[in-house]
Amino acid sequence: MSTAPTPAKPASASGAIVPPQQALADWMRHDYDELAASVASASAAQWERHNCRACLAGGLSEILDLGEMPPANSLLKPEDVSKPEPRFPLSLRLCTNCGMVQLGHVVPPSLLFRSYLFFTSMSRVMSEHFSNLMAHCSDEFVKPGGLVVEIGSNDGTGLSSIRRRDVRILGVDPARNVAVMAASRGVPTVSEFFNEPLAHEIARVAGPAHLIVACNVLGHINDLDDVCRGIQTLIARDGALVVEVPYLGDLLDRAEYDTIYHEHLSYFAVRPMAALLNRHGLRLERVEHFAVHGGTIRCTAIQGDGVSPQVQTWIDKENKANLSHPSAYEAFAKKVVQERTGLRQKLADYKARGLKVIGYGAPAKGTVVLNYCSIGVDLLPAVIDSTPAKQGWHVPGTHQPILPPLEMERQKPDVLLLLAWNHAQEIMERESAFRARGGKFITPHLQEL
Ligand code: JHZ
Ligand code: ZN
Repeated sequence: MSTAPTPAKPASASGAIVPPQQALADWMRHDYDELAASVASASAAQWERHNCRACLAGGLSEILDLGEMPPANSLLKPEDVSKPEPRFPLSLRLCTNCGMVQLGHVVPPSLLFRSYLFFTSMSRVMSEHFSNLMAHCSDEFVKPGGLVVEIGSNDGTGLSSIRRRDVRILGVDPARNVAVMAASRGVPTVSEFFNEPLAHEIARVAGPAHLIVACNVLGHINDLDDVCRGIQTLIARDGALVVEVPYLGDLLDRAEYDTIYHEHLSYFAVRPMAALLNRHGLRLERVEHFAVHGGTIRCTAIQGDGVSPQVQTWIDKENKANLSHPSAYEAFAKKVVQERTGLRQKLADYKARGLKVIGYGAPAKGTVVLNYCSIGVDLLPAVIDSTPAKQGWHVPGTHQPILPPLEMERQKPDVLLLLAWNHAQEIMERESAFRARGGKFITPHLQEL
């Protein structure tokens, strides 16, 4: 039985567990108003960042410009579809000093992360992935009674999988709606941004952490030094840090431009990750590659300096590919433009042939594809998504209504544009009836599945 410390904040203002859908709706309303008000009073220059968030050097080079985009998860209520929407510049820059690829503009985090529409538990494959991570890493690093802290713990999927083990667990996630869900799964969750002061507070209440897990969250954080100082404050002398991030090499190889959006401020290669951790007294020991989310690296670090020989081979490979030089990104930028032309052409062809195409999945990346390629409701009238909290809302910018999977019957598409291509296997299994009657799946990256 876990004996986790009491979270600093209750799951709701009254301390009661609020039904997730209600909590979500409340927070969405709150955020939209806050977003609209703050954007109205700001200019793009206010969001710009000029130095590298991994090594702090100045002089970043632009490698891709995706134009002005609405925040990818700012779904619209039907009554807001005709109102002006906030848009922010979305351009990718490279630090030639350390090889860190990052966004040039920072949308205020409270506008992006206080209410969150991504739920880890929505995917069986991702739930299994995080349960495996927690099981292996807690076996390797945590003694009975030890503390596991997850930064960006979302709806508690990962931590709840080790809840009955002989370890203490604590989640940290600023999104109130997902913290409520985690609490209802028995995962105590501090609903705040993780930073150095919070790390001191956790260490004071609960003692040092033997395992700190941070999956798909470092890329979301502007002040990485603050977070790393927090990790160094909290981690036990013999503790480990396990970080997962989408891998820059995969982004480039497969032109996964749709994973570029305002929430993702950094696109990590191993070299800048190692350098960042080194500056904070952490030594990267192991890098493993997984296929999830279009290609992910799991980085395991311990207290110390330098990197292990295994990690050095990753860095050597990256140096050979010249990832710190803008020329390494030219082919990628060209491919992105070609994909846009190709996808628009393909959808126009289907339309001309009288075939109906709708989207499948309303992930953040779907907003990027639809907006960057200017795919409106004329080419793609709707998208399907199994997340109840997204259904009934509309895609930002391009305004497709988001419908539940049951609507497949009524929509009768001939082709599904798999916006959530990273869940292809799971979605194709779920929609096997569509395929059996001759339906076709295509991806924004012009694959036919
Ligand atoms: P999915 C997320 O990106 C969010 P997103 C986050 N910012 C991050 O860092 C990256 O991942 C790595 C739906 N779906 O996972 C559910 C179905 O409809 O690609 C989701 O809305 N049917 C933290 O937002 C969407 O697809 C299904 O069977 O791009 C998938 O979103 C399945 C499996 C999913 O996240
Ligand atoms: Zn740098």
